[in-house]
Amino acid sequence: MALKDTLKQKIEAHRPRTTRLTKEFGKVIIDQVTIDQCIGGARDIRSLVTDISYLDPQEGIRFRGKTIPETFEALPKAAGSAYPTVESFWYFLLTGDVPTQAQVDEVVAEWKTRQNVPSYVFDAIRALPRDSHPMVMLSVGIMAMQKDSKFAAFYNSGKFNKMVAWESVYEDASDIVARIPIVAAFIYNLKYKGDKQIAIDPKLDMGANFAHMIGQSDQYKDVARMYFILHSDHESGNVSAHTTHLVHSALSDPYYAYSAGLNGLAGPLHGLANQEVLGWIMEFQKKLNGAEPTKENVTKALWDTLNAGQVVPGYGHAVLRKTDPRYTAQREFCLNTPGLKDDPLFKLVAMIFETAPGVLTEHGKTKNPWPNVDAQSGVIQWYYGVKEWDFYTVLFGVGRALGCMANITWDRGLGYAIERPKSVTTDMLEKWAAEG
Ligand code: FCX
Repeated sequence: MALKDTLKQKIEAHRPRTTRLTKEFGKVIIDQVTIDQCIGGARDIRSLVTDISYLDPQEGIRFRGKTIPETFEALPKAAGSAYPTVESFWYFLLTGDVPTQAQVDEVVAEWKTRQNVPSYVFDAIRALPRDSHPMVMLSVGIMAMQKDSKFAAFYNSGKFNKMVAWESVYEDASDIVARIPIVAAFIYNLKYKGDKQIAIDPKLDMGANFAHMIGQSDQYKDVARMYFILHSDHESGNVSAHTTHLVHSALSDPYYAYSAGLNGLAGPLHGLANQEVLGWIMEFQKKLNGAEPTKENVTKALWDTLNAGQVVPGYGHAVLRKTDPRYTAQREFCLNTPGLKDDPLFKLVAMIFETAPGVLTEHGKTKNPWPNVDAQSGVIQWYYGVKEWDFYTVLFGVGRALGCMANITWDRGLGYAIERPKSVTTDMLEKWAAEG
């Protein structure tokens, strides 16, 4: 059965669960809210629902109930590769089912039909100053595609119907995930390769094609597949996923919603941290002035950063309380790749991994001194020659599209309401504080 038909069955089978929960158990209390949560970024308040992924503070992410190793193990692999295609992962995220090879092939073929990015999208990006940040270019590229939104067209058709609205979200979502690597490769070539563009290879799956379009080696195909899958989803409360969900809850179409999500991803406390990590490392190497990195000078550099009132990029997390398994998966990729494990940059990142948790614990502020996904990702890109580190968040954004788009397809399928939490005033908080 085609992906959309499978999804239709899943959504229709799921709806009674959501209806029953709201109708019969709507007033059951599942959390309480404290003053520090109001002031402190709504941390940990249980107020979002998703079945696409779940983040356990100790264990890390599970996609559709599977850990990262289980996900990689279960999904059909790309031809000649140990890694699954991004398309098979998309099928899995949307439906919760591990697809057969035939179902994967169908998605790969379907994405090919969606990858024709209109020339005005490239024109809009080209019109920006060349020194614009690539995340600006990506966000503009997504917005430029909005005029062809099938969801917006359906809404404006006069035939809008909540029960089937998800179908046009699915169409937009599929267009976005199929096209975003093409737009990202265009930005890469525009900004760093003198606008020498490389045409799509229609024989390749999404990850392999991205590698091809940025002029990369065969080995990079697996890097792209792994990278996009690892960065796809991290449950619903993170800035990019939550923003996408929030904006779409107003029935803004997926283009508006994901462009907004990307703007959130571009923050240094979120997705931009991967570029910050490389910047931090380069600055550190410059200060070493040719000397070997040691535990002592790494410790000093970490303290210099903390004493300057800055965060150590790539460390800490709002939910996780142990090493991020996305970090571990990338570290294992490095350890299993001849050449990469002996790369000086990998060794330095490994030394920071040995040192930073102790320093951050002694510093005593962060609740989680362990590395997150961003601490390791740049090293791999650098090794394969993608050295333009201001591009790294774009790679994150290509992957994150998978999770955000799967989530809003389900949001519409289950008819989630416009999001509208309640705010209170400081006077009210002080009054409640005085009352104990
Ligand atoms: N270095 C220094 N201080 C840190 C720190 C770090 N890596 N991580 C947290 N802290 C500090 C916070 O700044 C805060 O200080 P304050 O009390 O003076 O405001 C204190 O520790 C408590 O913060 P904590 O509750 O542990 O963390 P938050 O949930 O507030 O913030 C992030 C989580 C991820 C934003 C934070 O750990 C951070 O800034 N890390 C560095 C940036 C980073 O790597 N971001 C990427 C995260 C993620 F993987 C992603 O979204 O991509």
